[in-house]
Amino acid sequence: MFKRILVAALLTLAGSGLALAHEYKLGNLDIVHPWTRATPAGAKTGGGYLIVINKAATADRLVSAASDVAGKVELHQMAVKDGVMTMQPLPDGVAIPANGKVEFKPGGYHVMFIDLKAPFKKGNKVKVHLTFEKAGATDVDFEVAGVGETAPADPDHMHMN
Ligand SMILES: [Cu+2]
Repeated sequence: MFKRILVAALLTLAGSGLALAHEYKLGNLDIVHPWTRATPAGAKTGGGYLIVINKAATADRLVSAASDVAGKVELHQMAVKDGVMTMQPLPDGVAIPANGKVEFKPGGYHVMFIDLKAPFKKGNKVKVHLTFEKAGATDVDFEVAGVGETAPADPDHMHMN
């Protein structure tokens, strides 16, 4: 009896996790679970994350991102240099290898929202226009996760709230 209830609860959790992993198709690209984090009041910047899977035999490139929610949107890379975390703008964009994928995640590649016009609120969506060199351009919604959340796309990550 108890076991059955537990299984049902786990299935419910797994189901809600899957529902959060939204996905877009653009030509040969899969754009998986774009997300960002709630920002504290007064914060001027925010980072956006997603996974781009390229099913084509030729490489593509995320050239730019744009959004009405920020004065400026850039593509950045976070890297540790001489023991210090630094953030570099990538004016040429990010290459998406043939039959490969690139993960934009905290501590690595990210979409940088600069001069936020309003704070990002958990549960909201941020519309972003992504332009790829070969696949073309599309609008996707970045889901706003809670402040402390790290990777809602991670299937091991259970959403209890
Ligand atoms: Cu940045």
